[in-house]
Amino acid sequence: MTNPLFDNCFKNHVGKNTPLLHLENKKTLTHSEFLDLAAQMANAFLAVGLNPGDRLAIQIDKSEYALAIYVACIQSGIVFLPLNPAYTPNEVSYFLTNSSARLMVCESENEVALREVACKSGSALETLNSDGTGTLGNMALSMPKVFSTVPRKRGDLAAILYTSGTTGRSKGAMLTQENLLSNAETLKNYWKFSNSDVLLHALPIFHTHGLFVASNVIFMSGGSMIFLPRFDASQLIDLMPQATVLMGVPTFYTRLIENPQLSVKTTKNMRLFISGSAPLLTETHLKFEKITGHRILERYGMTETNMNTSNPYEGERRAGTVGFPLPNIELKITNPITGENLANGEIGQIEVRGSNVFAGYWRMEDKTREDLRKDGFFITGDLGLIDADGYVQIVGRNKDLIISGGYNIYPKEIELILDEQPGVLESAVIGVPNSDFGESVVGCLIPEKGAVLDLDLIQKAICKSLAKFKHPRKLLILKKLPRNTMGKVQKNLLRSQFKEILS
Ligand code: MCA
Ligand code: AMP
Repeated sequence: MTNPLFDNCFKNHVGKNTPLLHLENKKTLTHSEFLDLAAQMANAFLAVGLNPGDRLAIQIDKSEYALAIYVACIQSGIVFLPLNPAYTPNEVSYFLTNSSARLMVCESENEVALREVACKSGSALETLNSDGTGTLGNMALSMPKVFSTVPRKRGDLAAILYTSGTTGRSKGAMLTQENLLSNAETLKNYWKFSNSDVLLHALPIFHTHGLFVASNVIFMSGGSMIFLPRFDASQLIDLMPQATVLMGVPTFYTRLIENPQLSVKTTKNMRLFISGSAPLLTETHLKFEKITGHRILERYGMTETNMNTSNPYEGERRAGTVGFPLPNIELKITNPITGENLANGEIGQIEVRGSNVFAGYWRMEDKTREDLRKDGFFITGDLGLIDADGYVQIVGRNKDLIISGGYNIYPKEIELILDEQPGVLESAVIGVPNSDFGESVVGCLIPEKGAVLDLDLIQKAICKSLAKFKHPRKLLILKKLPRNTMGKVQKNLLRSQFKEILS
């Protein structure tokens, strides 16, 4: 029996003494050293009583140790469940309870705040910090550097990644070994990754983009990553002469083009710039090319599907499009009401099918049935078209979603909190254009008759419950919400009325 994901991404690199991770403190970890660390972590999981199939939730800062936990989970058959460090204990509580995680791993400084949350959901709690200290880190130190890989089938779960939902409840996307492996293989080949690549890795590793897309192609190709804790435009430009590829969200590129150091010369060693997670403005695409001579390659994906489409490596990378369906992935445009296929050029909902598509939402059979058709097509909730040359264009969303700096924010989650505040009759949360983050959150509040709203108090309530990136940049008090004849709030009208409110 084998473990397909581990065997294809890591087994070949056991004992290999070439660099895998270039870290900020000039430290380098070879493939071999990194796999030793992952094996020690996997042995520590055994020591705390975890079994294959158990969920391990982790909410820690980006570090080589956090990445090693991911690989240790793959090797030991434990289901990896990464969480944004920005989430409040209130948010974490939902994820732990919903997933029935056996173990939660957090930073030592958050141990006290999370102890009660973990206890309530029946999860054990261990700590691990960016420098490797903490209860789990210390335990791993004394563990053997070899671990007997746990066999897995292609359909077995490798990870659960939570994505927010239109109802305000997050959904756990179940990703199998096959989902991750097939996409990593496809992307490595499509984007021509080899063991001489050096990826500038400045994305967080709790989402598909930084975790699977960026890391798995490097693991599989045997290349290396300059592994940075966060994005900093100047630092990235300084490092470009030592790197070959950058993967980023559009905010990376809008910030890079504002930096006077970005030039043909500073990007000379780079062979590829990739963008995704949110729409890249044509203006950004063109400006970047003018400054550097490089055409950004835009691709399109989702937590539930990994990557679906990509602009070509060798052909024309067309601004305003997300390219073609990747090999062995089917993409069609359908009528959102009837589900019938639409002809090229017509706008409809984007549906995808292939071994990249997830196994469903964790413990949400109804939602899974709603979005994942019996024939395997997944209804993405994105609206788009296929043009005459076969390029896919995303023209909007059929779901009420805001994407800020590459992070997804579902308005409903914020509206539920706003509606509970004293004096608030109802609310509507919208995304408005923001030159840095693409979109930013604005909350529209309707007071109850005669009520005077205390906006500071309302902001405080939001801060207590929700991660910072979801906080409204502005709260507006309106007399009433525009509604259509069915009584549905017309957010498009609000978006258009307030489109310049943050500029
Ligand atoms: C930080 N803040 C944000 C965001 N990030 N607010 C809204 N939206 C954000 N994305 C907050 C900070 O807490 C801070 O608050 C203030 O806004 C400004 O922080 P700043 O220093 O400017 O931000 P930053 O730390 O430089 O971060 C911006 C960033 C980061 C680099 C764009 O958000 C980022 O790395 N985003 C990538 C997200 C990602 O990986 N998405 C992929 C999802 P204060 O100043 O008050 O403290 S996967 C996906 O979408 C699919 C699968 C796909 O296709 O890839
Ligand atoms: P997530 O739920 O974080 O996986 O985000 C997935 C969503 O991000 C997709 O459904 C799209 O709406 C959006 N997205 C990802 N890549 C792109 C892109 N290149 N252009 C436009 N939207 C994108």
